Amino acid sequence: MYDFSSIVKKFQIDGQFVSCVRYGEGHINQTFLLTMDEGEKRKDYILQRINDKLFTDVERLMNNIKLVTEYNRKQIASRGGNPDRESLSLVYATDQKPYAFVEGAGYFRVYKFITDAIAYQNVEKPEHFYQSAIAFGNFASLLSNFDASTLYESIPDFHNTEKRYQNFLRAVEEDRAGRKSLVQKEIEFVKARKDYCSRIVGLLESGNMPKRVTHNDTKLNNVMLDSVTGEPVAVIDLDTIMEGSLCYDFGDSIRFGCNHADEGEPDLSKVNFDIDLFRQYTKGYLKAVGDSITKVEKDNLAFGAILMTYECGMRFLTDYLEGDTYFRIKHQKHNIDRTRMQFKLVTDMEKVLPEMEKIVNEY
Ligand code: ADP
Ligand code: GN1
Ligand code: MG
Repeated sequence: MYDFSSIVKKFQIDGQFVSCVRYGEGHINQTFLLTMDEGEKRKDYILQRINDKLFTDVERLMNNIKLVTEYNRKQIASRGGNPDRESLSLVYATDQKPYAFVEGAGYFRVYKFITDAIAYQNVEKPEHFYQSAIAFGNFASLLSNFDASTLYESIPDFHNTEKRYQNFLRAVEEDRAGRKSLVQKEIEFVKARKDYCSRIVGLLESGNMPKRVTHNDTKLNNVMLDSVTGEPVAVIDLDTIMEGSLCYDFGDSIRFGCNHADEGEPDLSKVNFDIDLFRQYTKGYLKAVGDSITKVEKDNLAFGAILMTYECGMRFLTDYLEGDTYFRIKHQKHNIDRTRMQFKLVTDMEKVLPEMEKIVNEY
């Protein structure tokens, strides 16, 4: 696939190359587990080929990650923590850059491997979901004084649902993959909820909701939990750190974690919104963000969960209509299965929105 032993030589990594194999379930980058032999012991790293079709300015993307990880490492150290374990840590290239370009292969970066920790693909125990909420909540408060204006917008309008809606309409219009007739029901589902698109964007633009440094991709598998205690270790996958709303981060976690099915589960009878898990997450997140959350954010958390699920479904549907050019797929129907699964969750949440809001107010 790639000449890994020569890629590794571009980084400040000791030892002899042993192996490099595909790793994890991310949809965007290509992730590998790299193992080196250091004589007395073996050492693991995470090597990633950066998706430069999507991240067109790798230099600035990696500068974001450098700024945020260095900031977090300092904060963690000053609190007596272990930065190598509690933060994503870059291994620099031999030219001191936080990435390396390899002719004919692309852009690569290396992270220290976070040991004895797991990134869960599904909520196996409610406690894990609660702990992931603590992790993302702590992450938000760790960055609450970080100057957002120093960050580059790595994917412009990432959670701008109005723009996402326009892109969706264009994809329907163009019908590049000739699939439009197969998904009329889903297209109508999106159109019927057009009003959702302007709510949070409007609050942010009018200055009525604070803009914060947010992670923007707060899936359960973007947090590492201790493999023994289940306690939070580190938040990972920092490609989309940008200015955003707390409601996006909260909402995306709920979207992914508050059910017991895989993201592309085709059997919708297995896809059900679990309000008990919603309670767990809400409890953990509000505890971790503490007093820093404002009333307008709190009032919109539950809606944010519906919005992020709707947005993600709309993005999967757009990708299906465009011929699967964005998200990595495992089979031809993967994006439409993912779409239907998101829309089932939206429908479930719409039915219990008042109950969700009540839970938010309890904590
Ligand atoms: P993507 O952007 O494609 O989602 P991620 O950065 O989330 O890629 O990485 C994919 C998976 O690799 C994660 O879900 C996790 O299992 C694993 N992973 C990533 N970084 C580390 C790390 N520093 N230590 C251990 N595992 C990691
Ligand atoms: C992608 O990179 P990954 O797999 O953590 C996507 C998210 C989606 C998610 C859906 C940069 O996340 O926005 O919510 O898939 N990331 C990007 O699973 O587009
Ligand atoms: Mg990821």
